[in-house]
Amino acid sequence: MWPAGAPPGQGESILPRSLRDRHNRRMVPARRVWATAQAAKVPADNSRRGSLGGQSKPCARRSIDERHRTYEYRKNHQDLEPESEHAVRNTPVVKTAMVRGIPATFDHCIRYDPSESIDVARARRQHEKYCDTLRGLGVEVVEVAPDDRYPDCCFVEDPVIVLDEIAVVTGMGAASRRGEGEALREALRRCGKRVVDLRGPGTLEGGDVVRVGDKILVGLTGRTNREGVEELGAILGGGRFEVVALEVRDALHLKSVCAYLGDGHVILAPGYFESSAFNDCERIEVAARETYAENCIALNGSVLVAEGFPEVAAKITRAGFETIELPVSEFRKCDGGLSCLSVRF
Ligand code: CIR
Repeated sequence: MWPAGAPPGQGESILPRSLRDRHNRRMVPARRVWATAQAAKVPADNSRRGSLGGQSKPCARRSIDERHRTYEYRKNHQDLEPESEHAVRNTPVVKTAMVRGIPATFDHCIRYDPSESIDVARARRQHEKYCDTLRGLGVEVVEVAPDDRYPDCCFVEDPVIVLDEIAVVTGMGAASRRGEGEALREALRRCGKRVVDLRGPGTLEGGDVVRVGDKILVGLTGRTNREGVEELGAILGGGRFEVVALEVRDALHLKSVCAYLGDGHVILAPGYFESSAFNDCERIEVAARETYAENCIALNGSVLVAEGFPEVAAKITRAGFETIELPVSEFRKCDGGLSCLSVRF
């Protein structure tokens, strides 16, 4: 579904008004933060700051415990906004992440380049670390048991999309993955979500869905087609969400080449889609050799980034976000990234 006759990104702001207004709002003087921090017995030192201040403690070196305390602090002080580019930026608040374990058949998953063998035991260790990191950031991790019939079932982001109280079970473009949504449907119901199905004939995978406020950008890829986007638009129609289709070239999913971090910041690999779609955002562009690491997740005050891509991590840190690097070698071998491993709400 295209917005009012215009292709995405042309002449229209993709940031919702609330976010634009927040961007334009005058910053609260920094001393208010430090005074409030002292009153709350949180050290008014650089531990709330990003690494841009020169004096500050580098964000990337802070322990998860320390970050969790910062998250708890922020949750209790929602009135505080980032005051300058030195302040830690706002990222989406996530309470729950649904994940699915690694099946014994994981090494039979779909992959573009089958040359490197997949180490299932290592994938399990990496997955555990991923879940522990989410817990350390204050997230409740809901684990759904793996199903050996579906080698790709740990990539839960694709068969379901959660938009606030609604969960949409998608019509998977990959035939071998159809059916993965069933176990997730029940788990989402238990989490209190209203579950709706995309009935087809269109296809749509959650890896193609990037949310920016109430705007839902959906990549048109080999997995997601225009009919799928129209069906999603019809399900969400009349509500507050606006669904916008975006042509994606040469990438598995839209999220393989862009991620929204929060605070009006997007990280993207140029050349895969019409990036004027993000004209109103501050853009962090990654070099072609680090495209994989663009698939990161911003939540609860931190950005999770794939280990081994120092330029991407440094760019995110310079933009005022804290980063946590995680090993994901086994998921990369089958074209999966950090975001694919959970559904967050
Ligand atoms: C697949 O090809 O479906 C899986 N091997 C990888 C899925 C990655 N998912 C994602 O990027 N959202």
